[in-house]
Amino acid sequence: MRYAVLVAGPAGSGKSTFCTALLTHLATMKRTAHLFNLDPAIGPSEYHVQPSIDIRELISLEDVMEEMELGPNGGLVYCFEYLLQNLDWLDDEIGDYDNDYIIIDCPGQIELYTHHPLLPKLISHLSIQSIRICAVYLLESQFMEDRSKFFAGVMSAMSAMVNLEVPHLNLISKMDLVSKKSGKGTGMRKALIERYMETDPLLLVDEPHSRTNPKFHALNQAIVQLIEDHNMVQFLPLDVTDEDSLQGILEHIDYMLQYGEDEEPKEPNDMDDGDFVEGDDEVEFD
Ligand SMILES: Nc1nc2c(ncn2[C@@H]2O[C@H](COP(=O)(O)OP(=O)(O)OP(=O)(O)O)[C@@H](O)[C@H]2O)c(=O)[nH]1
Ligand SMILES: [Mg+2]
Repeated sequence: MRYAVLVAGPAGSGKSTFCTALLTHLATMKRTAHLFNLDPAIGPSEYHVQPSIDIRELISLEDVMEEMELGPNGGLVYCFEYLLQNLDWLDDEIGDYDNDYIIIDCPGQIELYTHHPLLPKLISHLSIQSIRICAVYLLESQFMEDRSKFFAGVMSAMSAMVNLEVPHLNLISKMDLVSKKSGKGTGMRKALIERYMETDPLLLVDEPHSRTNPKFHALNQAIVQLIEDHNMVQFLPLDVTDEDSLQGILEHIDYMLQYGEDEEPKEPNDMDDGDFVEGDDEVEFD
């Protein structure tokens, strides 16, 4: 059995950094994993590790933009369509790894996750090749600075979950940037962080409600209702500098993929989001 982790999320959310960190973490545990770069726009020196499979060897965004006279987004769609027409290339590249993880680093264009059929097509092809696949969706911790922005991110995560139709894990990345300093008025209260991790819809009613035009209150309320009704968006905190954080996330991924099918299904350990101090209800970043 082969396993694939599709790492998705908006531009700059830390996907490539997480892929590299997870790869290094798996290596320290003596587990084999391979990086699959699915971003045709990434610069050659953006990874510390060499990808085992690289879409740029099939097609590069730079060439497409030049030859087809397309912009970056049209060019990206062209690259994905080209990949889908050349799945033999992908099958050859994937080879016959066994019991290995393939970590797929995706581009940051959000439309790929929310409505294009390109990734679902790729996913169904990988499934036919008996690759068990799950998605990890990253939002960065800065989104917690602004509740409206955070809920826009929550909606994008939900939309990706529905569009991709594979087991799905949401992460808040760059948790090292959330201030852990103690003292009056600083630090984000642990309880408040937990409300974000649990996507407490009431976060949206109190504060953004008071800032938005009353015309939009019914819309805010409808969004709250939607999130409450589905009750499926939760986040785990990701701090790439913390081995325990990576290990906790890996346990969730292993569980979602039922890694090691002959073994008993494992329950992931309860995750703790670190030692955030009690303080005011303010989000503060270093
Ligand atoms: N402090 C901190 N910075 C991070 C972390 N992860 C990523 N960054 C920084 O955030 C920026 C974007 O990180 P990337 O890993 O390239 O993000 P990405 O999602 O792959 O970006 P695109 O592929 O362009 O969509 C870089 O400057 C990283 O150094 C993190 O955990 N903590
Ligand atoms: Mg990237």
